[in-house]
Amino acid sequence: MSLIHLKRRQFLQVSGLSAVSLLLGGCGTPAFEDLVGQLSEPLNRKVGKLIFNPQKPVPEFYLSEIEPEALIVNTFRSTPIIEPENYRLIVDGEVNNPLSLTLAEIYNLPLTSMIIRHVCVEGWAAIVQWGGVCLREIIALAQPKANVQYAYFKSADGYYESWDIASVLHPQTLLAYEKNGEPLPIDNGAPLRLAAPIKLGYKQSKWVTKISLVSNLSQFKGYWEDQGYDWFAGI
Ligand SMILES: Nc1nc2c(c(=O)[nH]1)N[C@H]1C(S)=C(S)[C@@H](COP(=O)(O)O)O[C@H]1N2
Ligand SMILES: [Mo]
Repeated sequence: MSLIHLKRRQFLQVSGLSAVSLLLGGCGTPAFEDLVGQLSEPLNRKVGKLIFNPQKPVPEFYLSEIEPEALIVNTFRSTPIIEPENYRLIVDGEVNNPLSLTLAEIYNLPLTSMIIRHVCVEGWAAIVQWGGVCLREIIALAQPKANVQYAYFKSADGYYESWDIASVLHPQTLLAYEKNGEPLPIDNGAPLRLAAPIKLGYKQSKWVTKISLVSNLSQFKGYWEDQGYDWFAGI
């Protein structure tokens, strides 16, 4: 876990402040800026002079550094069958505007691409280019209530994960539908998977079907976490 994550988490714990209000920079669509403007004003005033570091982007790699063969398919059960035309991404929980998005609607949002290292705890890593929509774009559309602290991700294969909201809203956390410039292969999580340079591989759910925004975690935190793996799993 990097120092900056630790500091941010401690800060959020002490201040009790919703991280939604603290995120600046990156993925700056009008929808997102409106949302942050709405939520942040009273809260930011409350923090007064406390200086908060906006989430810094993780340095990326060059196209020439992509390792096309290095990403090992790592699936705990089997690859689920998802009909693209029937697929919906549900965003619910403590939000003002629950969403049920088709793939066409998601592909209409701005496409962001990044070249990052995927790190699996089983001892391998791969430099991969991911293309997709910034998760914060979608979260902004759902208009989370100010006390939201976590997101649950449900996958079509029964996998589940939960993330802290600061990591969810990190500018390099994507819902990816492209890998190395091609449509995302089904084994890698099509139609939509998480991809972010700030979390270990097992946090990066494939075949995401539902995102629930909540203020508290339940006893179930994640498929591997519930078997003893670290929950934050930052890198
Ligand atoms: N739905 C789902 N997501 C998942 C997994 C899984 O089994 N099911 N495995 C995780 C693990 S441990 C890793 S390392 C990465 C692997 O991604 P890849 O199969 O695209 O290489 O997916 C993660 N996301
Ligand atoms: Mo992994």
